[in-house]
Amino acid sequence: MSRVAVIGLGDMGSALARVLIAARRRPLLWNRSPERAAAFSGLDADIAGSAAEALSRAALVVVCLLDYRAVRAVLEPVSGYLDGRTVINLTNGKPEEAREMADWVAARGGRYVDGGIMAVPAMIGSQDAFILYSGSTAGFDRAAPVLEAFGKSRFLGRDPGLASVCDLGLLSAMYGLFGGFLHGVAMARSGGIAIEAFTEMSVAWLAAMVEVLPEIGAQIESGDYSAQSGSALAMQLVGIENIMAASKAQGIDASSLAHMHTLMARRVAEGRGGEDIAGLVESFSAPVRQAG
Ligand code: FVH
Repeated sequence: MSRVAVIGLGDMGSALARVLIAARRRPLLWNRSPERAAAFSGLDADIAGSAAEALSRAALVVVCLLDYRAVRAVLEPVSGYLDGRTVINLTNGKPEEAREMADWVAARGGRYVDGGIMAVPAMIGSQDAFILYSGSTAGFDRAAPVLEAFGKSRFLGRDPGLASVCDLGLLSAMYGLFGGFLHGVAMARSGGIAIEAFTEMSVAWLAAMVEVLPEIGAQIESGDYSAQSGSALAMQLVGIENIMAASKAQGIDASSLAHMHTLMARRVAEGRGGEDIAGLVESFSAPVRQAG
């Protein structure tokens, strides 16, 4: 009963299973489409014939499926086996889905820990991978020695939705980066600049800008947005308008910047043009929730 099962052997679930095998945990594996599980035959793992078998033979159940619809489709028919189990759900989802799933598992006698994987499959098992967890502290404590094989663990608190909140926030930052880069590549390409050269410059420029994030975070924490960076918002507004106008002239869609531009223009119109860009966070307003 100290066994660990992995339910879901897509790209990520397979990476999780492989590091458990490397860590000599001999995981019990199950996937809806059997051919993905069959790829592990001959390795130091067992293949379960059904989700029910995986749950019935393992105390710790790692779930990594496409979405919560899939999680419910797999777990609901076998809910009778959840009693006494610790479920670590690494499926991407919304905070409310995590909270509902935690209540549902607890009502059936199980411990529920939600997770957000901050890594791509190739990073799993390396020190560059970190995984956010929240939910049952007892469940996390039991699972921690197994979970450390995946990468660095960060337990955020008892509210099962916290890992999802943080995961989705970090993914939002990532999509801002990717979207901005792709827009930049489109501009550079239309201007005849080699993509390789532009990419190299992007890496250097963005790495320098990432260094500024702690200062922005500290300003938000303090609520003091007075200019310290030497890059006042009014100056930046002129810059973003130039990007949008140049994009339009080159036939490039600049709508990904339109929202940012609206927020900057509004802030400048409010007389805050001398502040740093950190103050824009107030325009993405939402009530501040206390971490649990
Ligand atoms: N891969 C990545 O880069 C990211 C990194 C961060 C975390 N994500 C999240 O991890 C979850 C799984 O992602 P994945 O990469 O393994 O996804 P796929 O390779 O597409 O595999 C999907 C698995 O889900 C199974 N599945 C889908 N629908 C159902 C269903 N209705 N019932 C049962 N299983 C289902 C699918 O099974 P099959 O198609 O092989 O039968 C795969 O096992 C995900 O939340 C990412 O956001 C990955």
